[in-house]
Amino acid sequence: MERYYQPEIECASPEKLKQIQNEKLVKQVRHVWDNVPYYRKKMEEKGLTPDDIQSTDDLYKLPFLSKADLRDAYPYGLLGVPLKDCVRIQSTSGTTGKRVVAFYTQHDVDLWEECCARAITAAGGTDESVCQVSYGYGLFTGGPGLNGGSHKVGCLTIPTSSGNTDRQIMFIMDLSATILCCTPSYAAYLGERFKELGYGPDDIPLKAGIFGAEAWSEEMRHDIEKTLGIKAYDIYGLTELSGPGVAFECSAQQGMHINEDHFIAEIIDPDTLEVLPEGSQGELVFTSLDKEAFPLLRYRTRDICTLTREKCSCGRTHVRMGKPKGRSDDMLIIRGVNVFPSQIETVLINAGYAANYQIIVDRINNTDTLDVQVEMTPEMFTDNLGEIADRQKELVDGLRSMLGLKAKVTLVAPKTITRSEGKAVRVIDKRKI
Ligand code: DLL
Repeated sequence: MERYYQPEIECASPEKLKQIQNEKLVKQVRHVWDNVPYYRKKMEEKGLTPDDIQSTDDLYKLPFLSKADLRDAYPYGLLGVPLKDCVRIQSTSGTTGKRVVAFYTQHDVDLWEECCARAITAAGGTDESVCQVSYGYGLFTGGPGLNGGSHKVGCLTIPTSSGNTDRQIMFIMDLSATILCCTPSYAAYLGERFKELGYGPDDIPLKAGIFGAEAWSEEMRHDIEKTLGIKAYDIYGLTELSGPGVAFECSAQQGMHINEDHFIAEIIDPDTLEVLPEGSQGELVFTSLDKEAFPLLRYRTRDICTLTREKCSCGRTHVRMGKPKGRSDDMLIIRGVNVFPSQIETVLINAGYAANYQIIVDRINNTDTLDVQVEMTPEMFTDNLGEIADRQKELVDGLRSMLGLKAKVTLVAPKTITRSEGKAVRVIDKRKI
């Protein structure tokens, strides 16, 4: 039976949701106009005042915010309340230099934790669950967000944070943890270690995993589910908007429900900035609806995905986002071809490899090179050079048909590619352009 944390909101009728969004949007725009001079100036430049925004139908009029704005306004320029009302910051390293620092009032923390509680409940969590939170704690939002959500649901929470893999396994086994929260790459690594220690899926007490913070393929999901004997749920979020729980998967595993009572989602064409119709692939843009300390209107995430309003079998009515294919700034352009690391991962996992690989891109004699290093699994490990060459060729062919590009594939021995306890670093781009 499907469980909900806040059924009246999660399953609200589309009309009710629209009404909630309209009311909150008008207030949020007024809040930003009154308290965030940085954004007010952007609105003034477009000749807008809060009166121009009467409902979500007017959203398109508002200017976008990007990571560059966050950098310009760093650290306090987008703050919507006096500092004395803020109780927390969280931060990410950011891909290009300056950190993103997001601020929270107590109200913001509560709403964020409620979103995480919805995700945990959708994954089957109750006050009887034992929930191990193996996302990093500290400035990263993964640990604190899921920790707060787990408390709200009433689970017994094990705040292991990331790392110290054998200790993670000890707690899972000794305390009979039923829910595991961590990045998918760390879940895969835990699975590998369980196997080495002689535990099969039936020995492991876990029932569900809540994995996110990085792109992962369906193939990787199946692998993790098989090894740990669980159902693996995706969870999405970003520091700028709160953290994990902006969207989460339900039992249908057909996309993540965006918490639309707190965030409005749009898909835009990243080049023309035009809003695209439902079902189109493009860049995800979010407008927060009730954030106090760090309200963001039309924030460009750089994440590429699609949205669907098709009815979901779980009963929730909130719009669903597909798995992000990767960030538009993760996308590699190799010899003019757009390549997402997730496409490479799909080829590798379909051919029986685990997600232990590294992508090395370089430019030699003015030509881009793509080198994929993949670990053999212990079962396929061999020193028979003929067999290795055949396996490499099979992957080169698979990559060519997926990407339309010739890659070099190097098979390496098991355990030679560094494991990640948080977000995996898959790509090394050595090109100096
Ligand atoms: O990664 C928040 C989070 C923590 C989400 C734990 C889920 C679980 P940031 O470090 O600010 O926040 O990174 C945000 O990570 O824009 C996406 O590119 C990527 N991302 C997050 N979740 C997913 C996911 C956290 N489920 C950035 N699938 C986002 C794919 C994801 N990418």
